[in-house]
Amino acid sequence: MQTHIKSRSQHPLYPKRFTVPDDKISWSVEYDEYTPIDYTSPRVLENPVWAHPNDPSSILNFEETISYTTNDKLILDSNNFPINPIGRTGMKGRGLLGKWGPNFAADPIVTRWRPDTTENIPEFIGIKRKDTGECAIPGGMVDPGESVSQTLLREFKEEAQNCENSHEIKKMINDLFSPQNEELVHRGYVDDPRNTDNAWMETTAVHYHCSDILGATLNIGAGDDAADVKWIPMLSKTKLYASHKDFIIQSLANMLPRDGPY
Ligand code: RP5
Repeated sequence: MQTHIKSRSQHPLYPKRFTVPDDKISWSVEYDEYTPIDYTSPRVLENPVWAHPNDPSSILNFEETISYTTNDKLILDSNNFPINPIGRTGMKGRGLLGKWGPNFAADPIVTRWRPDTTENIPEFIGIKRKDTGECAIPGGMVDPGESVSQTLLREFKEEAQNCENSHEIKKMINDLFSPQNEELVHRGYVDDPRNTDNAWMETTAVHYHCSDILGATLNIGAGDDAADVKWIPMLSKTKLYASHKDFIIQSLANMLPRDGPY
């Protein structure tokens, strides 16, 4: 998986990042001129409930946080700021992210075989993000005290279920999100355009494949956080947010016959 492409790219709401060439991403490569832009959005600095305090040393047991990326505790610099495990991004501070270090999210990948054709066309439910305008999996942040499984279903309902569905369909959705239908696609770093040297996204991406009946009858509707929601062909050239294309390709691999010549 390619990483740190989008983490070094321009986010529409960020000041311009310091340029990090491909061969200077790794912290183990010397880069004496490196002077990343320091940026934390005013909204995060106001200390909303979903954000850490501005001084990471004041966070209780912060050094015990386990990153999915390294499966280990965070590496802190001499000022107690966590260091991005993949490398330089051209920006320090937290940008738009509330947490120092990993910001944990969950991404539900809901797929079907397109129902109105005899061709095998795999599709997934994608939203249009309001911030970058890109298509994305309808994921979101794990709330305090919430399990990842709860986040997966909550985010799917919030972002893609702003519509009418019968009681039977609602039950089928709840059943779809049960543990026996989960296929873990990715647990780790996300190459997200909001990442900085001290704050980054990590996610649990899980694939759920709809039965033919659910895939043909499920209504979808965009919630407040999304500009649009639709079934998107998994093989389309549509650009996807962050690392989401990698997650879709991995999910597609899950849908191929297990005993086929693949
Ligand atoms: C991405 O940001 C994750 O993969 C997830 O889809 C998303 C969570 O952030 P919000 O959509 O809540 O902004 O890195």
